[in-house]
Amino acid sequence: MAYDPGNIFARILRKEIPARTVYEDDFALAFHDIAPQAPIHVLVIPKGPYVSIADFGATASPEEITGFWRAVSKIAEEQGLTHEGFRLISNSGPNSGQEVPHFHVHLFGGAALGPLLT
Ligand code: IU
Repeated sequence: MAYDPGNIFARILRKEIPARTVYEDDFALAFHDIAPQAPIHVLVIPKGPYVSIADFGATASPEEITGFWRAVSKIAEEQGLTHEGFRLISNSGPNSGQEVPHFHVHLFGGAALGPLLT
């Protein structure tokens, strides 16, 4: 699937649309989800144009991949979640229900989360 530069997260990256940003560095931007499904629900996205984790893992540079996942860990720490625990989910492709075609990781925390959906 070709990357669509008009997708909503690309527009947030370009600051065309506001977001409640919690973290930004050279590799990642993180902001509160507009429809939170946990007390803390943050979306972490890479700065580069990747459709999904499948695309990111296969085509991003080692520097981008390392930078992105280091940012995820840092954000979890900054949100106070490292000790009590948290959950990461990334939908990829049609069967997952992925809505926005820019790779994103959902970071959930702030409460006991219950079992994963199947
Ligand atoms: P999904 O994994 O692609 O289904 O997740 C998309 C998420 O993006 C979903 O949780 C939405 O609530 C969220 N979101 C957002 O935070 N801001 C937006 O403008 C839009 C969706 I559109």
